[in-house]
Amino acid sequence: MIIITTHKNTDFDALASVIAGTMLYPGAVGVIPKSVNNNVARFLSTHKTAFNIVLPDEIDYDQVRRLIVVDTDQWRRLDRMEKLKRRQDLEIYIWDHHLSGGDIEADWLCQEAVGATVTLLVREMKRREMELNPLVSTILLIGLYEDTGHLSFPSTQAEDASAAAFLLKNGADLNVASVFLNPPYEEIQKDILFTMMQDTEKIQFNNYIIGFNITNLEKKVPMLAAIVSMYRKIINADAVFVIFINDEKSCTVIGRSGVDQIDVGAILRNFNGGGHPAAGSATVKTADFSPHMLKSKISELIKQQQVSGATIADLMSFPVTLVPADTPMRNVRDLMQEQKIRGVLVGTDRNLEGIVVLWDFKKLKRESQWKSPVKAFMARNVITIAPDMQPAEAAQLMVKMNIGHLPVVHNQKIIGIVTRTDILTYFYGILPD
Ligand SMILES: [Mn+2]
Repeated sequence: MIIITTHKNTDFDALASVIAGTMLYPGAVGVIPKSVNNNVARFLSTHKTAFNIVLPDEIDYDQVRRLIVVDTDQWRRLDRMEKLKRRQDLEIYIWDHHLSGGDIEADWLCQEAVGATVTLLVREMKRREMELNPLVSTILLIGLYEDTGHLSFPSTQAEDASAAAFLLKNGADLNVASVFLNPPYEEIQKDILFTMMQDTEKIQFNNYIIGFNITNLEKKVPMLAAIVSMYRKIINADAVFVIFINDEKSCTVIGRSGVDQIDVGAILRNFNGGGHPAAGSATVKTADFSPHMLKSKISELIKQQQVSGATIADLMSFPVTLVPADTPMRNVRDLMQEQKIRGVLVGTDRNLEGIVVLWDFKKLKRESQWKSPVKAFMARNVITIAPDMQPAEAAQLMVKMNIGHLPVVHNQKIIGIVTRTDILTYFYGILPD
């Protein structure tokens, strides 16, 4: 017997991947953990019989020859699979889009950083030129949309979009999908969102606003993750971490990020949790971290993550072209053409007097002015930056001051220069022509 299972607190990507697995491995039985997310429970209550899926206690484990794990690679996240852990004769396959380096040792695996696990299974369906019915297409699309935020999370890959195209072609129903992806907010969710909004702490790291909130959960609230996503949008933060106090013993942190530079999953893996760059969660014992300690530890980790990212020193150009203040404009122009640059610094590397850029040549009205010294046309009071500045900060400074050149100064000496091209190259990998 082949069984296909996935992580506890099963979300739609996990469920969809199990169902996709039952299509790819004929005869295989899907085993859905007892604890599933609320919207998944809602879906299963009406659709369960349409698929070949059962609960863990309905399985005769002695019969299992192959275990296929989807959307996780960690034993502790599976439900009642301990009996299989020590079996020598068991074959294990993994399909997963988390690169978390879990402890399940697979005989075969397909593990790639795409937006949803189901994308990887759809790839195989496309390869086999399979045709899906509208119901299967719809549940697969729900999984794909949930994990990629309707293809909008930064973790989304082109292949996720083409998997979505395949599912739509096979009749996935967007009306049905939206019912399960956007469940109505009930009083209990509105209450908790309102409580969270009243006590938000926003902290700025470099250019990012991170929202923190600690909330007491007096009762079980379904759809907390969706509430946190909405909360992030309402408070207009780049990322949020909400610490829900479950009881005296534990709290659950849910994180959401809208920027590539803050990897929520990586941060929460420090607390035995996990997820993606855009979304993650962890359940933490109060004995290890009080909610407030947890908050400061997360802030610390965000700072570390930011420091380990690229700085201006990594993307600046050097050496820098400098000319003396009495250089004739004609020579400056020739130099810029020769070096294919749009700006030249005036002075020495320890005494910056000004900058002249391509645009300044428009100020020259008469031919004789080409003999004039550059100091007559240069801009003074040049804005400089430090080498440890973040690229995003430099980009904002350029926009705010409407300048395209930022000399980089370290110990009162110019060591490089950053231009708009450097910034574009860094953010988009666009190479200058
Ligand atoms: Mn997933």
